[in-house]
Amino acid sequence: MTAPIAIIMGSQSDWETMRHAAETLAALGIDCEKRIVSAHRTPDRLFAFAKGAKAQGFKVVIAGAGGAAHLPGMTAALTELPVFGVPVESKALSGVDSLYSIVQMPAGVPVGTLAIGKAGAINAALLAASVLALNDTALAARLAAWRKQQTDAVKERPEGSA
Ligand code: RP5
Repeated sequence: MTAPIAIIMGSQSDWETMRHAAETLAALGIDCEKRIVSAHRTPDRLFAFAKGAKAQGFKVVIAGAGGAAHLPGMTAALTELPVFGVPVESKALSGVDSLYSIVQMPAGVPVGTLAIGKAGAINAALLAASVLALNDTALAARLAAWRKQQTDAVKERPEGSA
């Protein structure tokens, strides 16, 4: 059976960021497919993946890329599936280039753009989980438990404040 979520990234170097999305999904018991799909270096692979993603059974695509980050937008142009874009922190411009490349989509082709880096990767996974949870009560319960655990972990007072 096809995993419900595909995590795609422009380069092996993006995995250090995108693994946080995969780990968050795993913590919620959600299977995902991970692939390197570069808008620039492997455009044919991008077209094949994005055009076939829905028929293959994916429900949500998480796309991470850095620099001239065209992967999320091009993917969204080629599929009706929800696409969440994660701007990977780049060396030259700290990911601001990635963010701007992903967030400023023209009206009509949406990409849900997350924060730069690890926080964005984790939140992309949580958003994708929320989408799936709309039609999966067991997952909705796991997601609620995950959030409660997060809330319970926040202390009332900072350690060392006496
Ligand atoms: C983008 O270029 C990738 O998404 C990556 O973030 C960036 C740099 O890629 P590498 O040169 O590290 O392969 O396409």
